[in-house]
Amino acid sequence: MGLLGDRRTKGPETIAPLRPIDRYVFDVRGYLVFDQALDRRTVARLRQVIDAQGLSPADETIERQRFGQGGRMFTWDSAFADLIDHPLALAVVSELIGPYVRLDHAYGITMRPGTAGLGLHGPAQPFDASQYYLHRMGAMRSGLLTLSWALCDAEPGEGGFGCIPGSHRASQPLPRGAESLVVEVPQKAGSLLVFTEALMHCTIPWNGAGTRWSVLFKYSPGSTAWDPTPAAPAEVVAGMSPRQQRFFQPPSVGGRVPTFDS
Ligand SMILES: O=C(O)CCC(=O)C(=O)O
Repeated sequence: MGLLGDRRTKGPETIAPLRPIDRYVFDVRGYLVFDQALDRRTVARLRQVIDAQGLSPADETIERQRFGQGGRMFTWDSAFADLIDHPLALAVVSELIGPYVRLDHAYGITMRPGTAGLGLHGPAQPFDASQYYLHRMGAMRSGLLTLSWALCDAEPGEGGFGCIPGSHRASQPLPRGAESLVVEVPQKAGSLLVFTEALMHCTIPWNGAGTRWSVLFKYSPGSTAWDPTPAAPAEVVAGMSPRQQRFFQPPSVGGRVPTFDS
């Protein structure tokens, strides 16, 4: 069986369910990695397009470890917008967020060897109405949900994404010393890491041989916004496919066009 369940994607509007093992892993850990979600050609194309932008080299600061914010990434090449409604992304967000989904914001991460990133962070306590994880009546529901596409290998010991597995279900505040519970999550180029922002997570200092490259798409329920600005300006969204455009509706409950047809 492939990355998706038995009912494989037949056309653009058919959304395959996640496999039971993926549901279980996400429910107990709060994150999930799909290997080989992108083929080598797609990874190479995305990397080439990023290289062609002549970005300032990454340094110690978070500002210089981020790129493509505010929808800029989507102006570079349609390959970035194609990640928004990649079949695996559709399967993940429909299952973990529900029928109404927005793309809240998107950006890339680049890190030079030897640099550190964000410390341990997660939802505001005791309850964060935009970053939460609930399991009700057999359905998993996440607030802000990150899909992080790796465009380089992050081998064990090289750093990158780290988290406290299962912390999305914690009912106690984060205690001092919890850093010792962080585990590194290695990722091969082309893999997709999915995590709920209710999970305590961080960037472990980057010790890879080369520069780190990932692109992160943060989705939220249709009713909420985490970022105060749209994920991309209207003129950029206008150039996308009708299905991609549905992810850019402003936050609301009433008056939404359903994100998915099926
Ligand atoms: O380094 C990572 O993959 C995690 C990044 C992160 O937590 C963030 O950008 O909010």
